[in-house]
Amino acid sequence: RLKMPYEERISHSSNAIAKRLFKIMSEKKTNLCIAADLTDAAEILNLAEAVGPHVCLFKTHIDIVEGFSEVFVKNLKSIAEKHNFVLFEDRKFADIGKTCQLQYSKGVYGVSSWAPLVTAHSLTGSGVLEALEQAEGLAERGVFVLAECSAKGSLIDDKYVKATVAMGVEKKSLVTGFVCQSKLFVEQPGFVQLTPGVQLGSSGDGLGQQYNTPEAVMLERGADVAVVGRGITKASNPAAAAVEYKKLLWDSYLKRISN
Ligand code: UP6
Repeated sequence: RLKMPYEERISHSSNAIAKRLFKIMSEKKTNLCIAADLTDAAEILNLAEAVGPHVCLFKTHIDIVEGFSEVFVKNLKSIAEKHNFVLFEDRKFADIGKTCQLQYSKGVYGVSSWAPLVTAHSLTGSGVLEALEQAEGLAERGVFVLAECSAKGSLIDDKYVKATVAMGVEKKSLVTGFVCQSKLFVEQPGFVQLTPGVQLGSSGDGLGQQYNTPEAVMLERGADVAVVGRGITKASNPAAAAVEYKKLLWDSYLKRISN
């Protein structure tokens, strides 16, 4: 996986969103995912317009948004279409399958009708994946399963990590890839490694988050897509910061596949 260009990995994947993502990454030459952790709906739309040309994924935590509405979703979807990125709700589902299915498709946010990508924990077993697959919503959907956490002191151990990857690999029609911090599935080019905890000039946020540089996550830790939140959202010029991260991440990817 690590030496293979993104476009070549399309044919190795069984998940529609992984295929779409590899295609977008190759076409737009970006492996940057923005973590749009702003609480104001209008600011999120402004951010999407500003960084849209530079990202492959736009990651939200929809339950922190003030001013959520149908119109907000409609606008976000049209910006995603215009700039060709995928909407990604980082819900981290962690209940029994049936409850996750309801949280995914019902309630105020109706996530399954607008976000082709979501995250899930493996903690409660593979019923969660089954439930998300069977829920009503978009025909093409994908799930990133969380195998490792960037936070200091995470209780996840080696056994949990291995069992998580095995669970995800079993469900390859639905699973886009894994959220993790190290090279866990190098023999599986069809899956995407999504790695958060990326920021230049900071090692942590004082609340457990731990940061690595773009080069380190791409060249040492095996990331395919890097998640950057505050490194971009708190910059004085988020669009310029997105360009900087995009360039560093893409150059690291080119270096990785070339030597
Ligand atoms: N995230 C992590 N670590 C994980 C999984 N997810 O930080 O192991 C998510 C957070 C946040 C983003 O929920 O949305 O990635 C990181 O944001 P930051 O760059 O501002 O720290």
